[in-house]
Amino acid sequence: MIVKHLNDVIDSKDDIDTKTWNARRLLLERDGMGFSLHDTIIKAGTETLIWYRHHVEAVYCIEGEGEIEVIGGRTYSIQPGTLYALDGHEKHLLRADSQLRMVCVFNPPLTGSEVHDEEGVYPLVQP
Ligand code: 9YT
Repeated sequence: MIVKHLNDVIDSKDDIDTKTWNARRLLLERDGMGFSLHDTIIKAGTETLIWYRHHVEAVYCIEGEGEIEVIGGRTYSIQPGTLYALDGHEKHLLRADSQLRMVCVFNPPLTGSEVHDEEGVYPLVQP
């Protein structure tokens, strides 16, 4: 059984801070669950291009306001209680009007080191 607190992850190597987001990665590939689970902050006033070509991701907003624009598709507003699931590897722009706090689940699980490349893609890291 695995028991952790967010405080165990903050400022550890599993706390990944970028210009537009800060992912606190609570469960990763090495935890053997078959998915990874992150408590992620999207910084206020930012826009991030994201394209999970190799992963599916579910995102559940628990704080803040923003929107997701699917490239070539619709724009959806995000507020606490909004869930979006990228089951079609949709390329998208994520915008935070205020700071967003999101619970993110990835399959396959992230290994921990991934950050987006210039196309918004995370590499598929083989364990
Ligand atoms: C919502 C989203 O995809 N944000 C980017 C960071 C990612 N969720 C992560 O690595 O935790």
